[in-house]
Amino acid sequence: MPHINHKIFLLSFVLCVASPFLCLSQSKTINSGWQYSQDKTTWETVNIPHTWNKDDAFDDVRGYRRGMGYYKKQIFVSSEDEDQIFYLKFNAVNQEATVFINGKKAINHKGGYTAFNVEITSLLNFGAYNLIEVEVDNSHSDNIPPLDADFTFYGGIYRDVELIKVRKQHFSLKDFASDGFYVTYYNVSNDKAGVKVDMLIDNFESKTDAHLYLEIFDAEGNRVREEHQGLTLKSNKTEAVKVTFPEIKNPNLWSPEHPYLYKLQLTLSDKHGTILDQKKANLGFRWVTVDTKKGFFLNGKPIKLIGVNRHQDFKDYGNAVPIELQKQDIHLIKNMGANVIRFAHYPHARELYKLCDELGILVWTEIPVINLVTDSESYFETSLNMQKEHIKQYYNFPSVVMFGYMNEIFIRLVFNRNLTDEEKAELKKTSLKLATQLEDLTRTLAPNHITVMACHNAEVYNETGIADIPMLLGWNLYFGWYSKQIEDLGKFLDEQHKRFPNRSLLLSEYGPGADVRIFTKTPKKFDFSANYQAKLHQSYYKQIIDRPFVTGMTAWNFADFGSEFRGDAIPHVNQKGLVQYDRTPKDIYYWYKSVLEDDEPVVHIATDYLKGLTLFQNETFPVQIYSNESEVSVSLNENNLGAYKVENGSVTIDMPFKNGNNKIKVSTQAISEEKSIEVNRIEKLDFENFKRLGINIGSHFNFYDEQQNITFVPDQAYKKGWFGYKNGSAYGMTKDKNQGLPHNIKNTNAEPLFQTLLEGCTEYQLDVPEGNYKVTLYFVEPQIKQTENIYNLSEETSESTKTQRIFDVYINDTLIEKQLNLAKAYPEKYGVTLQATIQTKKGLTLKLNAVEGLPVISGILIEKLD
Ligand code: GCB
Repeated sequence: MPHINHKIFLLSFVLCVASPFLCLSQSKTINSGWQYSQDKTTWETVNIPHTWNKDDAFDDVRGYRRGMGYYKKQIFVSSEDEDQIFYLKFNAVNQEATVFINGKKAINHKGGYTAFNVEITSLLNFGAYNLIEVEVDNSHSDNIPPLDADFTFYGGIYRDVELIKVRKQHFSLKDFASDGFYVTYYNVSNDKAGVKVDMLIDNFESKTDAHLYLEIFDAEGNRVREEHQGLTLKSNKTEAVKVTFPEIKNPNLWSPEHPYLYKLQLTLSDKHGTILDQKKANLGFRWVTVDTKKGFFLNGKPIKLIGVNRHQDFKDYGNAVPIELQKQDIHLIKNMGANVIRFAHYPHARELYKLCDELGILVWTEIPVINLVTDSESYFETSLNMQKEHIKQYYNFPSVVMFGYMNEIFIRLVFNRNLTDEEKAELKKTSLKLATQLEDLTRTLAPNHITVMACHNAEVYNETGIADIPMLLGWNLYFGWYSKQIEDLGKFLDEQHKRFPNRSLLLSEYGPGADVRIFTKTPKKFDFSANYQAKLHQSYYKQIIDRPFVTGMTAWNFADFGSEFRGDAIPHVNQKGLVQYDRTPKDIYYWYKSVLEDDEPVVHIATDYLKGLTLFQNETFPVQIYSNESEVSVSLNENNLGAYKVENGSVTIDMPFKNGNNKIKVSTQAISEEKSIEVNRIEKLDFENFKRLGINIGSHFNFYDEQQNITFVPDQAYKKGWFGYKNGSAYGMTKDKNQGLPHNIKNTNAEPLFQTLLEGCTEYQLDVPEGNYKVTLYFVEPQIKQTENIYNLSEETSESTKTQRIFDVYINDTLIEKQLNLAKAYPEKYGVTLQATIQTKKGLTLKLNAVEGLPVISGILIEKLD
């Protein structure tokens, strides 16, 4: 190979740096001003990122549009660029895209979460406008993963589109939309670290000589290594070139506490030294291992992985989220003290992985082979191709240490009652076959990474042996939510460890749904209260910390996310987030910070969401205080309540709040926090202190309704002088499930008020004094048609619509509604309110007189008029 004279080379290098646009390849985003249509007749102007499902996946109509979307845009290509090579890069299009340039098909790509490139030079008209058209399809395809999952499959071009212009010799753009080079570390230790770089170089001309210059800089910008290599590029071929740097002595290692990054720069020049192409990458020297007994090791030291899973969508944006907004997630996750992210259940935007390199967060990344597989050549091919794209596009990020490829692959098999035994046996075989192929592919393409897979709590993973395939096995465990009790987590893990001592385990998902509008003194499984969320996470953390063999835990989920079919307290949203859908932290976020943050003192008083807290007689309310200090001093309204020991990041104090504004102050040696909280303390039901009372009938929790600006208090059996039901039982509630109706209620956003209800209550009494009252009653017909929600594993599946339910509604003998038949008079699951003004001498008695079936009621709001 010819070796270029260094002096000439350096001279032209300087010239090129002075006028970089003449010599370097150029990539520009072309996101602005696309025309979009869903039927090719009416068009609107949109910008990328774009999805057509950001609204319809959240409305009261079941389902969201899964079908075609058409995009088009004109781009001008200069005649001066006729000697350049042009590519289009789509960073993600969900889920199938066909691209046309000037009417000619350029490429078809399957899979909604990885990037693809297409070379378009020969299709372009130079010195003219060129039409790009993209046909996008997000309808279900049996041959494209994911087939089925608990998140919304928003359709559209939702990551950047780039127009790339390169010289005839450049780092390859043909290798699965990768950077055209792959960084592999060798012999990394405290003493030394080696790097080798495998490059692919495309030549679009006849045989020519070229030159490669590779440099490594430390974080201070000092060049610590450089390599030159002369090349002869064969005519119209892709050349594979490998450069191995001699080891760097005493390297600065990369870790979450010390995310030290070196920089690699690759420069391709022609034989005169003119730069043809240039690439950069972060280098982070680290090595990871897993030990079946001692857990995860980074750079030879044990590290408990504690972090989160993340979905990419965001309130009001669907999956079309501006990248700066997405980057804030990574900062929030780092600030919480997490050291790991599982980018679930598909590859996320590459910019975020780069940020993980920079901030120091270890990464598990995966492809969306979820819930079940299709036994077809095409499905296998798409899955394997997706994993190739995934690994090649994300290989160079030093933060990425785990590559995954399957999530809960047997969940459909376990919960689909229609499958025959033969079909089940086939499905097991096919899943196993695909897992083996994906594992082999991953190990071949990423031999220094850890392979991972996540399973749900079912014996079939052990029985089939699929659980033994990856290097690290993730269990998604929802004890205390979908099944069993919170404490069963540890028992399960111990048992698995005993039975399968050669496996390394990670708790890859866990967490309950939680809504900041719901709070209670008596948190219960499946009540969506913030208090139950705290209870579960706090216990899980302890159970994992106590077990060194468990490599770590990633909470499900960092943020609430869209899942159209769900009927959580906010319908269409999976509410297991540590932060809300708009990323406002829930209290539990601060609890994690208090156990994970070592560097600075943390105190958080968890009262932000206790809006409209109403307490009766001498009731107190438990308030949690989170801190990473061992002791906190607490005062309420300037009265010292004493010093409290903080255990597991938290202490709970029963606060004797007074009526009106209360001030809580918490201090430690290092830090203090003050919060004020408004409380309605009601000594007797005399309406002197307040003018309104809302009751969440059929429920044990408080629910803050933003629209009415009132908190509906928990229900109770009637007590003289107070209020309550005389008879009836909470609909659909069991010991294990405290959300009566796991469904979207139409015509309202106050789902938790409607979702919990009393059935068979014929009399409800409120001992209010003489006055004129506006009374609002809340109803919903609960016996709705069954919808399938495989994630709501404890859900009753035998609801029928057979029973007629007709009742007359009276308040103090005034007829409010005759023959109320909710099923007949209103659409399915419709939130109904009835209102009346009642003058009373003493008390309000609500009567629901059954004509047929059992009456139901969800809530009551009384407002004193005069
Ligand atoms: C799981 C799935 C995840 C769901 C989660 C849930 O096990 O892996 O995709 O969203 O459970 O919330 O039920």
